[in-house]
Amino acid sequence: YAKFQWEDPLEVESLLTDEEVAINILGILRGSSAKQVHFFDQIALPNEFNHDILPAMGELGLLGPTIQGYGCAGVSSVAYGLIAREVERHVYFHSHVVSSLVMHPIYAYGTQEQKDKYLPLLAKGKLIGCFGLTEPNHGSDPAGMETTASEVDGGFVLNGAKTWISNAPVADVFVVWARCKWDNKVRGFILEKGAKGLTAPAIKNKLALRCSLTGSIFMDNVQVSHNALLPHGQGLGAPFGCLNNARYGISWGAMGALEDCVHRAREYALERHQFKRPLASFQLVQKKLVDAQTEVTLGLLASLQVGRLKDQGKVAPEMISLIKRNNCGKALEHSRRVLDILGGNACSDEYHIGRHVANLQVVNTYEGTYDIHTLILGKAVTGIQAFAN
Ligand code: TGC
Ligand code: FAD
Repeated sequence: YAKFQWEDPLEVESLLTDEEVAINILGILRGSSAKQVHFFDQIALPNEFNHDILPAMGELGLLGPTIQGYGCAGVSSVAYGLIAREVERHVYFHSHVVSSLVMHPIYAYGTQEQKDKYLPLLAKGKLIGCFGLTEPNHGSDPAGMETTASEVDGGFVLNGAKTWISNAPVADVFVVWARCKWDNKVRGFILEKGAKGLTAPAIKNKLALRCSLTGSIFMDNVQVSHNALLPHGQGLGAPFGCLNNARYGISWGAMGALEDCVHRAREYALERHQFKRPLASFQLVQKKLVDAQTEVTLGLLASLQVGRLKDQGKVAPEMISLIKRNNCGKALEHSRRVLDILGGNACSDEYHIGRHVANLQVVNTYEGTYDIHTLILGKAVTGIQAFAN
């Protein structure tokens, strides 16, 4: 028999290609790079934005990693997933916002001039980007968006508001989605910090994702040139195309966060004694750890399979809904259960699991809530949409 390895029970790592092993993504943040791990751990808690992290990620080639050229790593979707898993073991930081929601639309729907201007600087973390789809009155139903773009002499004028936008208060580049008045279609626009009429105040006192800034975007007659339009994507399929990439990455990231919870809870359970025995010797404690680690390995296998299909051009959006929904839901449920192992120390930020639980509540909500992904899959299974009358 093979020797069972509890950290990787179904040997997910043995399924990685030589290229994925060769670029040693797993080692970038773990083991050999202990200094980097420490850096990420340090910034995981403070309630303010750390401006060093995106440049540090850029230096490691972690931003826009699947993009070919423009200073990006040009690795596979599986490698992107592995990066998301590792980053989010340490800190729930919005590198996927930059990679999937800002760099991807510019790469997929932008002009050559837009790609040359923005991608190299975003890849190095020298520019910060955000993605504005959600509005105060339209979260799960972006089709109802009220933000408009009108054509004027020399360009466009945008009006409207977005809310709960990651990175908005510190963004240099805003990818904003608006309904175009001339044909009623949704299109993306690139706005730059400092544009007249553009403001992005922070949403204060967040209970989760505390090391990233989230804000609103207000557009009051923001005038931009024709160069601001992303010309090669139109209709809601364009922002959803970006969400497919981000949701895929999140499915890996949620598993990374749960893995971290299991490792920390296991260590704690081995060290802490009650009734003259380690907590880890109690059956109920073992069950919590085993249930969580089982979900980690199943979730990683599912994400790996979807990543392989994505790399072969054979992925369906519903597959991504399945892994986003399942991995985020399981990560939230099981991080919450292993948090119990800490007893009163669950309340202390020193032990990190509570931070993951708070973050995973949000992760289960953004990029389409757990229930919205249920309905996407419900429609696929039954052929009947249940979103609206
Ligand atoms: P529906 O009629 O189904 O579709 C409209 C058009 O979009 C196309 N489409 C997709 N295309 C590619 N990939 C997908 N996943 C797609 N889903 C839909 C569809 O084919 C159609 O195209 P066409 O050409 O026929 O017009 O749209 P609907 O209005 O009925 O909406 C369905 C629903 C509810 C599933 C959708 O609205 C939805 O997914 N809602 C969730 C909204 C959401 O995920 N928002 C995320 C905001 S961004 C964010 O949260 C970032 S978090 C940042 C961080 O990580 O920090
Ligand atoms: P609602 O749509 O009001 O939903 C509320 C509840 O009702 C949910 O449980 C939902 O599942 C349920 N519900 C809604 N419709 C139905 C239905 N038809 N059937 C059954 N149940 C339903 N957005 C961006 O565009 N860019 C970002 O960078 C971004 N970052 C975010 C960062 C954070 C920290 C947070 C919290 C959110 C962020 N979001 C971002 C917004 C996020 O995508 C939305 O919060 C999410 O899509 C849900 O929308 P909502 O909050 O308006 O909830």
